[in-house]
Amino acid sequence: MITLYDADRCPYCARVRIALAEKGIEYETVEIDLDDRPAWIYEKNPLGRVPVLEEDTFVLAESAVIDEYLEDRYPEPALWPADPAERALGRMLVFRFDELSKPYYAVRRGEDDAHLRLEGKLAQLDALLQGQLFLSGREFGLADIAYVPWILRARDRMDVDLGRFAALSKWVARLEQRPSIAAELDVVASL
Ligand SMILES: N[C@@H](CCC(=O)N[C@@H](CS)C(=O)NCC(=O)O)C(=O)O
Repeated sequence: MITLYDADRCPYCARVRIALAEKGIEYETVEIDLDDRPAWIYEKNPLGRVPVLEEDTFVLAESAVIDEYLEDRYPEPALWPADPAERALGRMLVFRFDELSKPYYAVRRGEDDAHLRLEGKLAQLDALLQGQLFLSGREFGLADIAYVPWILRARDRMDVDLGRFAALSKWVARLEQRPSIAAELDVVASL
């Protein structure tokens, strides 16, 4: 059995929730209060952060690594495209995720010019999506899953207007059709 040490408000946890849902994997959730974390979470992850995934005696932290593990361990349905170049470009986006998270958290902290920096990154994603349906090319997958939790929270919790980014908005609408993302929208609405 898989256990996910989880927090509703955490977009990194959302990456794992979405991948588990896409693969139809059953799991149980242990909700961690991020404002009052139990001491034992440090035994699962020395950094004390969620998500942490536990499968029998195997314990793993880091959302991007957990999603890669799920992809290797439960290959169907695949969440990386078949084409090696598309996979590599998708992985590069995940590797460079800080380019979105840094301005996103700067907006959350109320830093000057952070909105401009976030909108600059959204414009880059928009430009990429003008030429392809998904972040890793022709197929939905782990690159989309890596980014969409922040895009939903920016739109629904931080009043970031995605309307200026037509291709990005269409990508969000496309993703929202998927039950895994619709479930995450419910989580975001409940925060
Ligand atoms: N690089 C980690 C980041 C996880 C992370 O920052 N989680 C936050 C919640 S969204 C957390 O646990 N924060 C508590 C802390 O940093 O002490 C991942 O991708 O899983």
